[in-house]
Amino acid sequence: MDFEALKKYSALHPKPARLTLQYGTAGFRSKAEQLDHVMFRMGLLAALRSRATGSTIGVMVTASHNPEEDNGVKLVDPLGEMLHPSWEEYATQLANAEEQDLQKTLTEICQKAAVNQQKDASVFIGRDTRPSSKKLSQAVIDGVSVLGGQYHDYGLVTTPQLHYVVCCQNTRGQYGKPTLEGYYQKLSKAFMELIKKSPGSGEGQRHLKIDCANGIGALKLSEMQPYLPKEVLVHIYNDGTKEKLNHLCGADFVKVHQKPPKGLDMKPNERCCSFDGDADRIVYYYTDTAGHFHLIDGDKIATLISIFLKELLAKVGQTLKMAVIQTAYANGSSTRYLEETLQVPVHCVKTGVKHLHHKAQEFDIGVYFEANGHGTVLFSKAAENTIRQLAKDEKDDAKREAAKVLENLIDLINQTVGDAISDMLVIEAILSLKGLTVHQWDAFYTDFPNRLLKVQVADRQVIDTTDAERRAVTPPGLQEKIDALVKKYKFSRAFVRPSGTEDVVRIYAEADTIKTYVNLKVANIATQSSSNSHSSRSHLH
Ligand code: G16
Repeated sequence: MDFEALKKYSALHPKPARLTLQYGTAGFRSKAEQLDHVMFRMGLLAALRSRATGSTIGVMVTASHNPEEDNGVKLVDPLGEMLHPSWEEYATQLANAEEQDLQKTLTEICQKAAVNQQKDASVFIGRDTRPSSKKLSQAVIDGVSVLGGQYHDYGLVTTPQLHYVVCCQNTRGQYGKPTLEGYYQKLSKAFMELIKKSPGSGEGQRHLKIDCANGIGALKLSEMQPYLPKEVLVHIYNDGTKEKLNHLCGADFVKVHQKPPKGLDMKPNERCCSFDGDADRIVYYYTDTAGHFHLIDGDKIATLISIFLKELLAKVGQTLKMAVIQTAYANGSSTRYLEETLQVPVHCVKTGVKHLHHKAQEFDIGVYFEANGHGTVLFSKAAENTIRQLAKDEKDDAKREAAKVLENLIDLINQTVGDAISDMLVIEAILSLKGLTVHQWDAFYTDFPNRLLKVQVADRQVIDTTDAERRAVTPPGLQEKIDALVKKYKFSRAFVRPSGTEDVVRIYAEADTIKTYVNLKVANIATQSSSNSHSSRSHLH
């Protein structure tokens, strides 16, 4: 390590005094002006992680669903997964080390993680469309370079595209070509193969309105359009040319407010969807003829995919072990439907795709979705090999055809992480193959009425949780109060947890009827608190 160069470069990316940041649900997030040193240091860390794993590591500059003024960084591990939790601690140590301790901290990390400093380091870098992202990605480049690492700057990409190219690179092309063109070609080929078999194929165009949250999704979807078949017409709204990123639009806004985004004109029964700021989440929605808004969130997306997979597995005669992974935010109605009607095992884990992804890896087929629309499907290597073999060699025509559909689905799904573009194509293909309208999809089950609220408090870390974040262990007495309220109402559930991406506490409540729900004082307290942050402080402390 060239400590002189390190000192010189680090001085160009100084850490603001007394600033401490935590590695959160998906990396670091903060106001963009506080992040220059974090980016430089994550460049350093990515170079070390690359040496430790002997693989290319990804660094994505984005704050996803957060406001345009924020920024953040997500680190991508060799197979496209989120950074391994054992390194999150190193990331926090490095981000918070005072200038004079930086060298010592780096040396300690190298020792603890047995990093061979003679090895090559390779880092792929991407960024979203925030005004601050270009400069911050330059800070990442400085960090990689000062440790003698090689980098490839992909520039403007969606987060899932960066995950994808990292995986392609480290599997030496087995997963695909590590280029955006490779991504567009692989996905569009699989999509075309799938929809060719749909009953309505050749009978006109499918229209879909997409709110791109004024973010990167609009750019990348436009780039992909020439690769898509002309039967599918995507109409891009909120493309970032007029309005601010994530402002009154995008998947998070639509999910939290349960209303349409600004800037998208909806006609009754038209299928619409929203991406988030870095295009790793998607939710669908429509308004009915009476003008009522219907949200189709991650839970219903997981349900649609699970139904389709189950049918295909039955057709090919395979008993592969399939499960759905959810978080505490999953609507109780979706869990009941999956377990009782579909007979698919459901597992609940902590918020954050890293937790869902990890759990999903335990099954032949793991379908994971957060209610907020972040999710994908994982196929074990063995399951994938079985399916590809059947698609090639199976003598029974019906079984072979079903296996081919599964094979194309595997190629269409971005298995590295939730991907709004890939998920959208998967959903469109399934709806088309099954001949389902958005209304019929929505009617699989009825969501329990629910509200998700954010409350600002003095110190959100006073809340600690257990049982996949469904119960609060601190502050004392809080859980008992929630229990006392919840037990009065049928099918009611409520929990609080500190966000790992914003300086807020999230409060979720649901019950069997709206009447019950409005009586749920947990939600009432939260509603009051959002408009009066002082009262929220006194309540939560
Ligand atoms: C990130 C994570 C998601 C998580 C979301 C909210 O999403 O990747 O898994 O659900 O944050 O997390 P929290 O409730 O802790 O703030 P994104 O789309 O912002 O990267």
